[in-house]
Amino acid sequence: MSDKVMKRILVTGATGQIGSELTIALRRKYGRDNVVAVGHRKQPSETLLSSGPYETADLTDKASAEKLVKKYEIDTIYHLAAILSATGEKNPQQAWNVNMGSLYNILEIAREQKLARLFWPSSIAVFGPTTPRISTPQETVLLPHTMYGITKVAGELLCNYYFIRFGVDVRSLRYPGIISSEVLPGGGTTDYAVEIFYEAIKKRRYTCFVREDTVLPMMYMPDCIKATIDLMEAEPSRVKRHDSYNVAGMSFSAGELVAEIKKYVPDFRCDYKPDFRQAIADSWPMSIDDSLARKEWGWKPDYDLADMTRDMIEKLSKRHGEGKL
Ligand code: AKB
Repeated sequence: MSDKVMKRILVTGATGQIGSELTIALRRKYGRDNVVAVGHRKQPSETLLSSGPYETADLTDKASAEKLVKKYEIDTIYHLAAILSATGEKNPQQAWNVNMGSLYNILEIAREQKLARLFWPSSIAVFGPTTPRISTPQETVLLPHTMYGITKVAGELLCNYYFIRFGVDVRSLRYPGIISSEVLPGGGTTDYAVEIFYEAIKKRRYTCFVREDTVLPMMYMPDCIKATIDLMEAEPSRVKRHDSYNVAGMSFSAGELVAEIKKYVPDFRCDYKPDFRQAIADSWPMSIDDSLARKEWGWKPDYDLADMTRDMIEKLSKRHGEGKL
């Protein structure tokens, strides 16, 4: 499969936080008509609709995904559609069915249609409370306590199996929390690190659902897009893992994020009211060792906490601010 090139791309979960920006980045790179966005229930943005083809499909139904792959002569899929950690804990049965059902269907389509390449995101949620939490290694204990994390561990194993057994060139990253300014995330444990910016700009107040001292690994969207596309474009000889790669951007506590935002919004006030998501956050790593991704295919993030905060405040205050910042 390594001699194939990526020309016609399908992005599932295209209305989501990552999908909406990744689709636009791929359209800029490969041409608007070569990147098909697929959503399900959520309304697509005007930008997504006007910048290239858009379709809706329920990916737990293999036939509807297959129809799109044939209609657009797809050779590459970025399969981002999933239920995240917090929503997954409210309905674990649905999280299993959607996350595993859709991944299995997409892997089967990749095998049958001999697709050139497939991207599927894993997550820091593969780790659990017995995993070392500081500089979490690539190879370590994978015993998550969330259904979302369980679908990510099972998904990594399934991806690796399809590579070994059927030669499907599937590639994956263990995304940390992703911070972005275009589309809000939905249903994740790391969502506070995005919501806080919107509330700081609009209301100068935020009630954070994790404790002030909660430290999690995060990444700014431009780095997330760079990591994803770089991995997918890397020469096959440089991609030795087909389960998933650790990748890191930055790590900070909720309190450190508040202090950074206050440099731009001095009257911003954050209160802390931890809910059920605190236990999920406490079971995840605080920082990630991504040295393998750096060594094998040249991963290196561009943004730290200060750069990311400056950029987020600038973008959001243009859109939502009162011109005071
Ligand atoms: C979540 O919080 O569920 C996601 C993730 C870290 O995978 N953002």
